[in-house]
Amino acid sequence: MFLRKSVAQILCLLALSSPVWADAGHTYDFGQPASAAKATRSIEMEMGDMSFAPKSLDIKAGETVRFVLVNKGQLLHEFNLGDAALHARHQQEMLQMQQSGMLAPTGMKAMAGMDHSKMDHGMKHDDPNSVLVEPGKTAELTWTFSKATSLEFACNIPGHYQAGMVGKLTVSQ
Ligand SMILES: [Cu+2]
Repeated sequence: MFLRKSVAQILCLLALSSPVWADAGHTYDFGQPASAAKATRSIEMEMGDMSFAPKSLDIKAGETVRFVLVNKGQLLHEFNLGDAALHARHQQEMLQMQQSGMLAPTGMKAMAGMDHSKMDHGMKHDDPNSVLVEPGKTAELTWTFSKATSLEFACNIPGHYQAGMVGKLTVSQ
């Protein structure tokens, strides 16, 4: 049992160091994406330039929550579910996307001119626990929370988390 878990953790770490693999089926220990039709609860989250409202969320283990994300700011924002370590890793990926010119202040750039060597390194934004919302737009994300844990909802666009775009999400039994 212990051995199996260790192997799983090592595989997980390997997957995280290789975004291509991560996109191809990385699992999350706090739950999984679900269809909006399965939702047992709906929460509207307002995104401003460097703020979330409400600032924290309390959810029960087993709930399937449909998040309706309304971006009232002037900038592109992200809604991402995970623990602090996951957000720290995702911030590094977003920084790479920004440095490659793919991530602009108000949206993602088309990838037409991008060479494949870069794309093969996982330069895309399609994690199931995350959604990008352009200014003035509304997006949705539905997630089943499988167990009691302490998470954060956050925007990992470079600088935003540090400027206050993060809130506590407590999943209780
Ligand atoms: Cu943001």
